[in-house]
Amino acid sequence: MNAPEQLYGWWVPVKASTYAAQLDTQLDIFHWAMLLIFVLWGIYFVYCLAHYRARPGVPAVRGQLSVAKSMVPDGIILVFEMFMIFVIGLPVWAQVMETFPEEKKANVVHVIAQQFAWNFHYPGPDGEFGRRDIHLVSSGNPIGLDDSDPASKDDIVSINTMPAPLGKPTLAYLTSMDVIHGFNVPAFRTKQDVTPGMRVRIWFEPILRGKFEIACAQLCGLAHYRMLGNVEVMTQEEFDAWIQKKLADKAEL
Ligand SMILES: [Cu+2]
Repeated sequence: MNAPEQLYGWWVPVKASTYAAQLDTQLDIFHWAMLLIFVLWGIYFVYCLAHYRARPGVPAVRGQLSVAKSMVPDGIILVFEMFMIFVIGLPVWAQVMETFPEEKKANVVHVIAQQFAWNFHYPGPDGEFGRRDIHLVSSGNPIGLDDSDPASKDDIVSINTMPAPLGKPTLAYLTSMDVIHGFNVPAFRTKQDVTPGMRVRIWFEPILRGKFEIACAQLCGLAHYRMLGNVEVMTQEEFDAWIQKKLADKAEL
């Protein structure tokens, strides 16, 4: 499992999901473009200061550019920004936010956020999520799983640890029990507000094995700082073994 310094070096965190690199590319383009614009404007600014300065016998003059000519840099920036939005940005946005893996081919998890923990509800081998009822919530049953529902018999609840198989998409449905939280996995470039009363769907496909931090990205109360979890990316075999172990633990209770 990776240490924090391997995830966060001097640059952005390691790219641990399929779409991380595409999202980073946009940031890279923007930052290099901003640097270029900064340098070009700087040079032009110094040129104008020198060229139009007041000299003995010569008053300082204003540039005599026509409005049309002075709009050229703005025009170029506008075209560049339109290109970034429509050619580079929208296709990635559509892929990350609008195109979801099929449930049958994904690891489906219900994520239930609360002050101050992440609860993960897995359907178990039957692939069916058991019923949850807010009235059944207790310290021993943080998500209010209804044991009388046959579908909940093989369900698994994990707190602050979210195992996910490598090379397979994880489809997560996010809900909150109290206030707005933010499901943020920096290494995956996955970030989504978790809003009470809403059920929001997200997905990611890990490409690296290891432990990746989930940090709540919305200031959600006094202990917000310790609302930390981990996505533990493991092979499918390890994931299946984890499920079996949790089921065995459950049977012992
Ligand atoms: Cu939170």
